[in-house]
Amino acid sequence: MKRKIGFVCIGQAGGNIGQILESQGYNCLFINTSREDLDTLNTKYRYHIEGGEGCNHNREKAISLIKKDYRRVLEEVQDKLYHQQLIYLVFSTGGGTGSGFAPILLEALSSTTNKSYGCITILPAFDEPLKAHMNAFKCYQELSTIEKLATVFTLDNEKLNKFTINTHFVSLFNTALDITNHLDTRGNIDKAELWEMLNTRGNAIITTCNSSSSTNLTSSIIKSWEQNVFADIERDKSIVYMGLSLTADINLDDLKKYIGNPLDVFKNYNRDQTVTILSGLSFPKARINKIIDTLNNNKDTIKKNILNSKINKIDTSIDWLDDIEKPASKDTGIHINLEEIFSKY
Ligand SMILES: Nc1nc2c(ncn2[C@@H]2O[C@H](COP(=O)(O)OP(=O)(O)OP(=O)(O)O)[C@@H](O)[C@H]2O)c(=O)[nH]1
Ligand SMILES: [Mg+2]
Repeated sequence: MKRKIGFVCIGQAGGNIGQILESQGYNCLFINTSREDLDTLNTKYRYHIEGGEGCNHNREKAISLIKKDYRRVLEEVQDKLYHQQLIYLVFSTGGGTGSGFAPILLEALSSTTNKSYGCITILPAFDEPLKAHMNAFKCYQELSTIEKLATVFTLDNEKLNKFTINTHFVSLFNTALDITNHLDTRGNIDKAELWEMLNTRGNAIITTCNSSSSTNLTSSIIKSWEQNVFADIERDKSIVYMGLSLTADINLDDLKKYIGNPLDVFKNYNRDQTVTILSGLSFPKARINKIIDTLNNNKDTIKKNILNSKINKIDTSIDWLDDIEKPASKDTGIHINLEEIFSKY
């Protein structure tokens, strides 16, 4: 399974998560507009966008660069991730490069090849600058309109330190891929079922928890759905698949009461820890609404600051100074014939 999944890691956050993924044996291609950022990575496949010098959190700059170099980027993805069938784009929504590139590339890749493309994306913490929120809103809105899309894992920097989130996520992803290896006469999850869960459009989360008794395990699972590194799940009870690898039996009805009634449930048993995969969830609207609230609450500041950078000028004047300078700077209207003056001498 590991060899069927590849990653296109874009921008700094994508690069940081990608480095961990590559160290765990996944095939990764790293893309950035900043050569300096790419040079800090000790990784196998790197591509520097032509003409790129970093995008300083400017999505528009990133979009105009990818529009010029997209053919080479698509070729790189085809070439370096040739053997992978499911490809995740890894990037933050709050910066310029990853946030600007990812929706365009996802749409271009998914409409020109017959592979599946999903994403691992990051939302900014509440205390990050307004620009990060502006980028995140635009990026996530674009992502959510792409029709041909596999799972979207939405990490939330509000939850934990960003580097802790990176390692947690990679560990959870490994755990999810390992789910098919727990064989038990009471039930198995096969590779096709796991593949289906990862290929389903919509938001997805992976969680783990531990508890030996079944009542406690049911509430531990619900707690793991509430407290994790992902954006809070949308509480509209829409869900396509629920994957459960259990250390004890649980009350499925209680889980359904909380999460909704999935189209299908894949279940097996596991001696180490309980693992859950929820896929085909709605995009995290309530969390995105918090970004929208931040932007609305700062509407005047954002408008003022953006306008200020365009029409910034000192427009006060000192009347008396203007008056003194007037005759010197303006045509006096007196036209003396200099030739006449000189001819006298
Ligand atoms: N979870 C996590 N978030 C990160 C990491 N690095 C940066 N971020 C977040 O990503 C956003 C900034 O995006 P970057 O990935 O640095 O931007 P970029 O894609 O390189 O784009 P530019 O540098 O603007 O061209 C902010 O919200 C950061 O908090 C990381 O390693 N992990
Ligand atoms: Mg960067």
